[in-house]
Amino acid sequence: VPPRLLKHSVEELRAGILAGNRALLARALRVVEEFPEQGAALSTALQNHVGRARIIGFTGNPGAGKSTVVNAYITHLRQQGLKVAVLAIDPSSPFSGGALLGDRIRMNEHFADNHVYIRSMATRGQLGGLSRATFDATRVLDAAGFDVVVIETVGVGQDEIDIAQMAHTTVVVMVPGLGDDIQSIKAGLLEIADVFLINKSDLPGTPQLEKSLHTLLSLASPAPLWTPPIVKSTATEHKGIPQLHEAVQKHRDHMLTKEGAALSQKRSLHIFQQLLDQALVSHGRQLLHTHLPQSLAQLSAPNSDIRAVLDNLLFYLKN
Ligand SMILES: Nc1nc2c(ncn2[C@@H]2O[C@H](COP(=O)(O)OP(=O)(O)OP(=O)(O)O)[C@@H](O)[C@H]2O)c(=O)[nH]1
Ligand SMILES: [Mg+2]
Repeated sequence: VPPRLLKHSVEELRAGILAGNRALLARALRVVEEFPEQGAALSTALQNHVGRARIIGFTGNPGAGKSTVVNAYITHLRQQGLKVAVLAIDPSSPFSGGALLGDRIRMNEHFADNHVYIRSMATRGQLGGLSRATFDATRVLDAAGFDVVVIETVGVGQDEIDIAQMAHTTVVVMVPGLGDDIQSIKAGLLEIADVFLINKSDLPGTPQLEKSLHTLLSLASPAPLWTPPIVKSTATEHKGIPQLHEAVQKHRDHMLTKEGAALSQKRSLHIFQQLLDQALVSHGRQLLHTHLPQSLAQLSAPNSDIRAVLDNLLFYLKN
């Protein structure tokens, strides 16, 4: 049965996205999420219409206030007339769509705004699927004319790090009071942060956390090409958001320099490798698909040699 979602051709979706048709945009994003091949084809078909949007990642621990920050940031960007799309990445849930967009996302005040588009994103848990889907979804939103695409991810798992690399600028959201000494700051965060945001700076521990971050950054060796600024916010009161915006702009300016170009090249390579991994997995699965029943039969024999069964199957990849 051809899924209902696929009733629109890639060309129809493309035309709809470019014409600003919201219903087709939503449909396109679901296609991207659920059907990797069609999603990739759409992404390719949009090539001449991407590259305008600024992509900004927000990552940090659950409950750090990422969505509250993003909500306040949207308000700030809207005041400058910019159109904003948000992808809230949900690695834990196999389903997406409107239902998840309850208070978890905390951007309700923008739902009626035509120039704001908010969506949560998930995939059916294939390896690398989430970063592939995020990459293509970002391109769809870029082509749809949004000036800024925000990607919100939780935590610092490999998926999140991969996704953070897709952003032009990644903001790591931290909070005071969870142990503000140097040891408690995860090393992985330093690697992906272009800007540090200490949110909930109304809570105790803020000066200590700020000091620890400064110390950590000054210890980096060799001296990095870019030292992430540290900004403080109280997102619930929309405080610190203009300063956050300024830091993001400063990073953008830096990326336009020669050193920045080297950083972007590294990022492109990283994304390329992720997409390659994902393509190899799905291609390999497809190639082996018809031979799987045979392997399963071999496995069900008593004392089956799992490695030998695997070798038998992989034989078909090499031929
Ligand atoms: N005191 C204080 N609370 C805040 C601030 N910003 C957010 N919060 C609260 O922190 C809680 C979590 O906020 P969210 O924006 O949902 O955090 P999140 O990081 O998006 O959470 P997940 O998406 O579930 O990981 C909410 O109760 C917010 O009201 C702040 O600046 N100060
Ligand atoms: Mg959130």
